[in-house]
Amino acid sequence: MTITPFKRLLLTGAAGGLGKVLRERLKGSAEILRLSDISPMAPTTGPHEEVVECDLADKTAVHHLVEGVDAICHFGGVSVERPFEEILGPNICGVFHLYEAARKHGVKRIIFASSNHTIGFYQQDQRIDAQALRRPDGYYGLSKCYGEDLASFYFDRYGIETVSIRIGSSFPEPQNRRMLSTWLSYDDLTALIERGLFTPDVGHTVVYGASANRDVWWDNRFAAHLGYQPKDTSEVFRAKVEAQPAPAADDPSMVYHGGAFVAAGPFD
Ligand code: NAI
Ligand code: 15L
Repeated sequence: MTITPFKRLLLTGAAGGLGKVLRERLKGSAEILRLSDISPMAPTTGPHEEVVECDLADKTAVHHLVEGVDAICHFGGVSVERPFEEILGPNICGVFHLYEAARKHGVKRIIFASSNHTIGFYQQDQRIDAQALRRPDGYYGLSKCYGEDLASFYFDRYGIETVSIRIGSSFPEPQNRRMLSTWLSYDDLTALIERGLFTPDVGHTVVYGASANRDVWWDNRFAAHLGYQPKDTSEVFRAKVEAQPAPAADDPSMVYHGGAFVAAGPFD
């Protein structure tokens, strides 16, 4: 695949678990990486980086953040299940502010860090593709559904292209039995983001972010044009994970794609 680096690529969520990883790995994708988060980040390491603290819930701040940017990897926001009031500003208003700013500043390509929690209420014996009806497993999953729909609308109305990656579980290693299916290695995540940034004519593409695990629940037939070929597999961690005590067969982590998220809340 031909990679012609962007002039300036914005990464939101740069202080987070994945943001710190991507800060290193996206260097080749842009001449200048603009890193942003509401939390403090490590200072710039040279002229190829810019660091901007910004609350995604602040529309004016997001407008300024996006100025001069060619493409965006949107990884910022609340990343776990929380009460709706905590999700609203960062995830729902935040993604709206980002797309509005992208429209006003002429950004043409966005990678949206969506989540498997858009479809978390499917059961683990069900294999689904990107056209399966969504079954969000909480307010967090609902916010990611909203982000995907916003991406779809901004493509149809304004031609801004997005790849929404329904990330499974992207950590150094799978931490439990469920993650043997949902695990996405950092190398495969990076490859998928690069495919999303540099493949032409993606419109709004929804792709599941999982490595080449033995038992996958997700079928990427509708994202074949991205040419994503995962290289890693959770199999190398199976013995270590299966040495942990097994949860009961009816534990949500053994039943649902979204695992324990399906049982979070209510919060009153
Ligand atoms: P994380 O929680 O470590 O990072 C999220 C970052 O967003 C944090 O640094 C946080 O300070 C920032 N943030 C929160 N509220 C903000 C606000 N109002 N304004 C600006 N920044 C704000 O999460 P992680 O694991 O790095 O995930 C990154 C993205 O990928 C998230 O959007 C998450 O939903 C998504 N994702 C991650 C998965 C994973 O396995 N790591 C799985 C599925 C989705
Ligand atoms: C997510 O969406 C979360 O951001 C991450 O922290 C994990 O919980 C992951 O899903 C998962 O389902 O394992």
